[in-house]
Amino acid sequence: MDDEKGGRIRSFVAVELPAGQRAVLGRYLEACARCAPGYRWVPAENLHLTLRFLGHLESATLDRVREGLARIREPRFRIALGGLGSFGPRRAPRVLWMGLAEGCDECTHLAAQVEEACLAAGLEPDRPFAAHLTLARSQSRGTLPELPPPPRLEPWTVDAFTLFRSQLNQPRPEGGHSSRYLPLARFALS
Ligand code: 2AM
Repeated sequence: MDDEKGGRIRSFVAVELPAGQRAVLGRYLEACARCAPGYRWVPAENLHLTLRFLGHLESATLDRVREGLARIREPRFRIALGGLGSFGPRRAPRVLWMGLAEGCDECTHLAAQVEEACLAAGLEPDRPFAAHLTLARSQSRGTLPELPPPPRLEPWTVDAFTLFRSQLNQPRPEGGHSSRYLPLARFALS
C-alpha cells in the first residue's frame, strides 16, 4: 500500500466538517461531478479543511507532532464556508475549493500553532497557509464547464482539530478509488 513508504505514515492535520454541512456539500459535489467529469470530486466523507500536510513521517516523528498538537491551547471559533475559488489557470483550474466567509483569521492562527508544533518536532517549514476546502482536482486539463451555484451552508463552531492518517487508493463501494482518511487523534479547542 503506498500510504506507507519504508514504514512511514502519510498524515495531515485538518478541521473536520459537521455531518449536516458535509451532507449538503456532498449532494452539491455529486451534481458538480455530473457537470464536470474531467475533475476528481472529493467524496463527502473526505471533505476537510487542511491545516498542515505532514507527508510521510516515521512513527517517532509522528508521535512528537502528536504531543506538540496536544499542547496547543486555542479557543473555539465560528467558521462559515463561502464562495468557490480555484488554483491554476482560470479556464482550466487545477484545484477547485471553497473559501471561508468567516473564521479565516482564526484558522490561519490555528494553522500557525500547528506549524510551530511541526517545526518543534523536526519537520521542514511548510508553504504559507491559505485556508481553503478542496472540492475537486483536475484530471483532464480540459476547460471547466459552468457549475451549479454552491449551496448556502450554516456556519458552525470549530471545537477541535484532527490528526489524520491518509491511505491512498482505497477502492470505493460505488466504484473507483480514492484516499481514505483515518482520524488518529482529535485535539479539543477550549
Ligand atoms: P488540500 O486539498 O487542502 O490542498 C490530505 O491529503 C490533504 O493534504 C489534502 O487534502 C491536501 O490539502 C494536502 N496535501 C496532499 N498532498 C499534499 C502535498 N504534496 N503538499 C501539500 N499538501 C498536500
